Amino acid sequence: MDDLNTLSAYSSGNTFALKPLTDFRCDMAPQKGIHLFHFSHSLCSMKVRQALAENAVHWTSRLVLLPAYQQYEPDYVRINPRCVVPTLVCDGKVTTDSANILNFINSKLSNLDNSQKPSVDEFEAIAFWLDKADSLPIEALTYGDNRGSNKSFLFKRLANGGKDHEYKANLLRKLVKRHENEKLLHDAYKSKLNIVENTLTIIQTPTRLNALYDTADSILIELETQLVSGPFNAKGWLASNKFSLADIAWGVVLYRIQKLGLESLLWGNRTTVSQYCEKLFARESFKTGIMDWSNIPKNIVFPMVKYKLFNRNKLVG
Ligand SMILES: N[C@@H](CCC(=O)N[C@@H](CS)C(=O)NCC(=O)O)C(=O)O
Repeated sequence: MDDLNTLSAYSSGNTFALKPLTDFRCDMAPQKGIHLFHFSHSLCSMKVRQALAENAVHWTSRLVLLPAYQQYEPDYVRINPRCVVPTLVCDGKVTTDSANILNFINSKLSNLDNSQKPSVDEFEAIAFWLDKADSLPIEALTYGDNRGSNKSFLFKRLANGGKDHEYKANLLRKLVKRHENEKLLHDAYKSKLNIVENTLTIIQTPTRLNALYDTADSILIELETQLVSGPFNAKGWLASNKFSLADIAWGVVLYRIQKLGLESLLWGNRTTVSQYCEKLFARESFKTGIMDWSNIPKNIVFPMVKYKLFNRNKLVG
């Protein structure tokens, strides 16, 4: 059964979101080269940028400004009908869903030789932990409330009782109507509206939000147990002796939880999780994929000013 109460709408256990696309031909997408449609501070974009860095893949950046709702612009939705970032395009073929993109990069685009990668019999464990990180209801925790201490300024502003989701839902209702004659857009906006409305209800219902914290807490206990008993304990990583996709997914999730000020609530006394964080955040690809994109004026404020000057009322007009 779909469980948006305790899991992310996009986790593999849910059918809320449209199915991910894999290497899917799309005439609207750039036809030459590797392009990543992404947003500097989006968690799923961070994962993909780190995976591209890890695998020494050269790519072209295509910014999608989430604060300007560019993820709902028809030209983008024709490429990614989920109305979210990230989207990877290789020579006109589209792959969506961050976990799916990570696997695609690993199997199709990687410039590493096999000796640098985890072994084939570790794939199942890696997929398990990748899925676990993906199932954490990070969106609701981000927008839900401000119980985290020392929350960063950006995230304090996002948790505003669901105002952003109310705005999105209204915008999506208009877009569903406006594009009723183009099936792809109509279905995409309708599906996204359903997700946004469900998330909004959760954000505005304290008992449901409490249930999310409980889910996050039990997932972090599982993480701690695996770190203590698995390869990390022998100087390796979460699911293998080698760094894997699971470590990428957990690195950005734990980093976000820290930024939300929820560290003390979720793993305050668990020292192994803290040691794991230290190791993850010191990785060179973490710098390239996450820290190098963290400058807010450069990656959000200036692009937004430019967008507002040249594209005013593009979506809502
Ligand atoms: N894991 C899913 C979810 C992606 C997702 O939720 N992306 C967020 C940013 S991390 C987004 O684009 N949010 C914009 C929105 O929902 O309007 C995927 O990669 O398709």
